[in-house]
Amino acid sequence: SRPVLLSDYRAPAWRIEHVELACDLDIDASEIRARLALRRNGAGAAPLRLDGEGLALRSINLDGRALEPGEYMLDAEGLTVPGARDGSVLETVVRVEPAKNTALEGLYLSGPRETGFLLTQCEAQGFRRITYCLDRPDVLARYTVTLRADRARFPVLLANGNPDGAGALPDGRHWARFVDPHPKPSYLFALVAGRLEHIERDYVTAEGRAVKLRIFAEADAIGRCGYALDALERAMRWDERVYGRNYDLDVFHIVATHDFNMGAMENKGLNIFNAKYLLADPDATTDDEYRQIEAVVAHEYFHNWTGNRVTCRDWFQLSLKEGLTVFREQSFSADMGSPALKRIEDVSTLRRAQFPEDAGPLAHAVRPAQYCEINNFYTATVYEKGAELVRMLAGRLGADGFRRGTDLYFARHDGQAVTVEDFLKALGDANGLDLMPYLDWYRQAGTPRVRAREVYDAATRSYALTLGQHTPPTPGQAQKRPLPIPLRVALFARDGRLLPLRLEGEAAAAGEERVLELTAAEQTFRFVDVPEPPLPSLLRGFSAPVIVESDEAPADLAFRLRHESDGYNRWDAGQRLAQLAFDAALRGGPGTALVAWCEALAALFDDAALDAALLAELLTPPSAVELGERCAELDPDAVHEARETLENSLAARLGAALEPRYRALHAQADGTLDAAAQARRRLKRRVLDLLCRHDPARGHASARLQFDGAHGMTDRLAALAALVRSGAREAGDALARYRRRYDGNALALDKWFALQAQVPAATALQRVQALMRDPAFTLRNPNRVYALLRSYAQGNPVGFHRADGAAYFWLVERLRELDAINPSVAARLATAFNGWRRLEPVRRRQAQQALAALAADAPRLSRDLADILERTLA
Ligand code: HT7
Ligand code: ZN
Repeated sequence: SRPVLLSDYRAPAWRIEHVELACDLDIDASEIRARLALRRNGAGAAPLRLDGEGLALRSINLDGRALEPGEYMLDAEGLTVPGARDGSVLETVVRVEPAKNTALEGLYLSGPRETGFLLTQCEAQGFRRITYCLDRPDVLARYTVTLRADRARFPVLLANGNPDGAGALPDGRHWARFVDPHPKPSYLFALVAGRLEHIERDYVTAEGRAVKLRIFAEADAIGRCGYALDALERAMRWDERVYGRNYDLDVFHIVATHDFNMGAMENKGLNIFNAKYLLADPDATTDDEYRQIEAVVAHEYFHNWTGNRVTCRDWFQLSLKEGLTVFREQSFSADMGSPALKRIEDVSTLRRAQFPEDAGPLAHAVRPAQYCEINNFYTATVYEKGAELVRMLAGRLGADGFRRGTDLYFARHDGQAVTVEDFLKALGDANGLDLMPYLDWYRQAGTPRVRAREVYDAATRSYALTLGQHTPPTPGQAQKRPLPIPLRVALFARDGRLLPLRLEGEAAAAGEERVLELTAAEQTFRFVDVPEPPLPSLLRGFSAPVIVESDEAPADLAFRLRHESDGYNRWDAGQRLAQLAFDAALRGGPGTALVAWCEALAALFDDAALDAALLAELLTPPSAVELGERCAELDPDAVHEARETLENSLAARLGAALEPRYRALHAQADGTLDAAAQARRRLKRRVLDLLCRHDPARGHASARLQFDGAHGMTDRLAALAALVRSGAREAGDALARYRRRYDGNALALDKWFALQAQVPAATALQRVQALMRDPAFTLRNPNRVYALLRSYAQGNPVGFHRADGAAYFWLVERLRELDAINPSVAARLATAFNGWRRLEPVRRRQAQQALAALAADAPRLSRDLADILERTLA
């Protein structure tokens, strides 16, 4: 289909001042009455054109008069009403069928017909599946919503804004009205109706507003909402303290559902959450999941200002709200836990998910210039790279300058729909700076490479660091411009001390760490008063989303792995060393780097002062996906074998030290959630994996005992994973027991499916096929599909990339089935083919054939899936 272009953006010809909705809710047929108070926007004469999809129009009135068929035009994408004037009121009545809506956009049913509840998902363009409207983010309207339904079947009725009355109706029906005083775009609309329970808490904002915080969930889940409510309160206080942002309604409602395409949705005053990111209990939730829940609750809450109060002019600006909100969440999570660990986790995610996207056929700018299907742009680039861009800006301005900038952004644009330029301008104006050069970061796709060359001159005691940048071409962008790249650097002396940094021309040294601004294709920075050839520590804290290409020797990397004062860079030095070890193992070459890696880690293993969670990360080599990115022609089996060499060598080197360390950690096991207990569990999981390699008999026995007596899900799942991944005899029995124990617990079963889907074995496809026959599996539930199919296709390179191509053809068939049910889930799953062009020739041919077979059916596929396919094959 024809792409939508950023350059085609035009302000809307019409505005809507007020949307009044009356919804008669029912599972099979809901009736939506909409009353739109219309205004012409500017002097143009364009007829009124409203968006609408899949709606059965029952009646249409303009200014109180029923329209005749010739007075309006209906087509598959909307409704045209030529007679509408400035100040007109248009009333429509449409019918929608929630139970038939398997795409989970618009109004749909979550759960079984008999007991499930109704809810909506409108971002990005779901509101047009509920009623005819101007479904674009730059049309902001005030909403009054009245919900009516059978009281016994739908006792709880919710919509955005403040409650404004409720009451009984004849025939066992009831009503509830909500008024949202804040003008909002249609994508933030939401309603919920069903049998739900809730927990609540009173909250008073820093400005003194009393707010009822409520979380709604089905009866079997309401007992698992307490942790999320605590997290919400922490997020609200943090936003008041750090950004001066207060909440602005009398209620803040959150609803949990198991049927959701994404993680959660920030609808104004009525957030809707995938249960996976809301429900928590000690028996079924891992430490990682507790942290995720806190992060997602905070993310959605933070949207109230970055996204809702100040929203996006158009969908090209998506990262304006998402990148900024991810950055805010990352800062919050860092403050709630360990900043160094959080940085390591976030950079890992970026490298695992965004770097491959930036290097493949689906590469796009953080602010793309065009799209065919906007649902396909909720990507790691828009979210995670977008957050890195905000982080660079925040770093450039410093904490106070960034706060001045965001204060001005909120003050200037409250209630508006704006652009990335508006954001950069506000940050810049508040600080007397021109930040527009950073716009290129938003417009240019691809991950910049930064190359460092160094020359030390003993005679002048000077050290010249020459930095060059280069961004490889990406689809549609052959030429790249140099970007402003802030590189935080330090210089180590050989005794592990940091050297004072003084650049040529400066009067005195300015600290031991500083930011070099690389703005040209190549620049030289000359440090003076450098007493010895230093060891550079570049890109500290991952100060820019780039790849630093360096020829750092294994010994120097090992030195930094042991001595780095920057937690992220210490981890990164270890990852680089592991990469060198991997490269050598892949070529069958000498193991200098491998030995250096193992020796450095063995020394750190005995370092009692080192944080246990950081040690666990240091002991983990890069994932197979990341390592595969290093190969010009990818053979996933060879990558796996080479990575196994790293793992086994490390296990052998740590050898006898593993079991006592495991026992010491296990002896302290408890179910508490404090940071120290979480860190111990994280290290124990890693040590257990290594123990299963070094001494399978003892490792399996320990894992079995841990599984049987686990205090919580973190230990239980870690033990199960160790048994399953190391092929233990006990694995089958443990899996069966887990399956029985958690029968009926959807979130716990998702972990069971995911774990098995990721076992790297030639027989993985048969295993996945068998799991699809499990009675708990269904293609209708996105969480289940992601747990099994995405874990397999994207998290199991050895199992999925079979040389015979069987898994490719199999996945293509599943994509066809899924596309008929839920196009956006099918499209997301299809991105598993992202790296197909870099596969070695045999697999590449198979993948191409499988994709081509699907592409041949493009006219029968959804726009979502066809768009991914077309770009993947281009
Ligand atoms: N802003 C939310 C995006 C979202 C979404 C987008 C497309 C289809 C379904 C969706 N559900 C939620 C999520 C967020 O970033 O907060
Ligand atoms: Zn978001």
